[in-house]
Order: sequence, then C-alpha cells, then structure tokens
Amino acid sequence: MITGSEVCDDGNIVSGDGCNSDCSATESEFSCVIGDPTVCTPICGDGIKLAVEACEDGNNNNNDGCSSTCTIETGYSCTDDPTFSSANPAYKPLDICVTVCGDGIRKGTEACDDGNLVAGDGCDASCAIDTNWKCDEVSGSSPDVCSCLANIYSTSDNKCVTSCPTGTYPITSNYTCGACDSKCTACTGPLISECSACVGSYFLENTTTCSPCHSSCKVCTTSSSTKCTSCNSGYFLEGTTCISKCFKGYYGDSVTDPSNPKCKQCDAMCKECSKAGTSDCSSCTTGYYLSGKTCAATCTSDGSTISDTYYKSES
Ligand SMILES: [Ca+2]
Ligand SMILES: [Ca+2]
Ligand SMILES: [Ca+2]
Ligand SMILES: [Ca+2]
Repeated sequence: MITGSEVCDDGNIVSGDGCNSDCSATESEFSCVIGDPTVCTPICGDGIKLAVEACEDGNNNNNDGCSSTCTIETGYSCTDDPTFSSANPAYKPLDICVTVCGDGIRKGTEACDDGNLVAGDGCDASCAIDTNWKCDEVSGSSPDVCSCLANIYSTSDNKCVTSCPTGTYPITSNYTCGACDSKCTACTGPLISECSACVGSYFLENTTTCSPCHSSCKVCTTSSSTKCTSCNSGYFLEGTTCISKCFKGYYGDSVTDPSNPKCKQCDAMCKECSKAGTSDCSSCTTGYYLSGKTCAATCTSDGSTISDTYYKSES
C-alpha cells in the first residue's frame, strides 16, 4: 500500500524488480502501473536486457529474431553482442539474432531452407536457390520442398538440367531424362533401335541400331562391324582390320600400347621379326646377315671370313 512518501509499492523491499527497496522510486528499465500493489514489467526494446527477457535487441520490431515481447522467434538464434559493455552488472549484453540456414524454417533473407546444408538439391548451404531449381515453402515449420523449374529436365539422380546427360534422352511430356539402351551412348528413345551413338564394342547400323562389332574388334568405327579402331586380345590392328598374325615384315606390338595392340613394321634390316629392333629377326633384308636372331651389315667385327654360322639372307 502506498503511504507517505512512497512512489510505488510492489509488496516487497527488493530492488531490481521495478520498484526499489524503499519504495521511493520506480526503476527505469521497468514499466510500472502504480496501484495497490504496484505491478512492474520489464520494458522490451529499451536496449536493457534483464534476466527475465529471453532476448533484447533494442527494438520493438517482430520478424528480426527477437519479438516485440522479447521472446526468441522461431527460425532464429540469438547470441550476446560481443561488443557489449555495461557499468551496471544487472544488465546483460544485447542480442544479435540471425536466421539458421538448414533448420528447415525459411526466415529473414533465406531464399529457401530445405533442412540441410547440402548444395545441388535445390537449396544450397547458404540457403540460396540452386540454378535450375525452385523451392516451395510448406505450411507449418516443415522444410521447403524443391523441384526443377519449368522446362528443366530432372534426372534419375535428382539433378535439374537444361539438357539430359550422356546415355539419356529427354522426355518432354514430363521433363525427365530417360535411360538409353545400355549399348547406346546417345539416343532418342529407350530402344536399341533408337540410338544415335554406341558404346565401343558396338557400331551404329542403319543409323539407328547399335549392333556388335566383329569378334576380333574391341572397338569398331561407327559404320561397320569389321572396321576396327582397336582389337580384342590375341589380335593386332592392321589398318582397320584385326588380325591374329601380322603380315611378313611386321610384328605384333602389344607393348607400346597394351590396350590397343598393333602390327608394326620390322626394323629396316629385318625381313621378318617378332619384335622391334634388330635382335629378334628370323631373316634379314638384302645386304644384311643373320647371326642368331640379329641382323647386321657385316658378319664379324674384324672382317674375317664368313663362317658356317653366318649366312647371307635370301633376297
Ligand atoms: Ca528490456
Ligand atoms: Ca525485435
Ligand atoms: Ca532457416
Ligand atoms: Ca540443400
């Protein structure tokens, strides 16, 4: 009860609750209704944060993280202003409130929030919308639902693309990418007869069908089963043909490029050979002599008589 010189009386003699300990004054950070008893409430937005205020950002605005009644708004996180200093230990630092990207609640400047910090699924790690996507808010506090923009194709692995990737074809009726036949690398439809390019061991027959290359070919050209660009094991490429034994004067080279063995010409001194160089010859060209498997211009280093172990090659 307010008596004598009392300005307020909240029924106690404690300060820091709006009416000071001797009831001589109200406290500035409270709003008091003088009566019997006096009822004091903290002033929200006055820039003075009291313990009972969940947050205090110095304003009475809503939708900035700290509400006009000093409660933390959904979708925000409030932390103490690190620059705060106060002579009054009863006062606490003001709050700095920010939205939380990835909490599934779209707030503030977030263009989207799909509940994660993964990019490429429509909404990126900073809550901006990924290229070719749109994100829709869901009522309640559920995360946004993102999908491809109009006239953008969605792939089987959930990407949004302007053109379908290799091995797929565009389906305009629902803007998805359909899988080509496994033998096709490009196609207009799902069938093996709707191809425009083939995997290595197939070739494009009649411009639309992928048919297997000849059994000797690992890869054949786009036009023919027997025009090869590389050969299967046991064959060597000679021109565009795969042969199991190279022509006379050539040897099968599977060392230089093991993935694509080719027929290579023997050394100029060798008429027939099994390897590069002059040391694996089985006969020599005119003017050269075979010693063991080696062709040389002279029989011996000292120019002595040709023995039985040396013979001039047949021409
Ligand atoms: Ca306050
Ligand atoms: Ca506020
Ligand atoms: Ca958010
Ligand atoms: Ca995401």
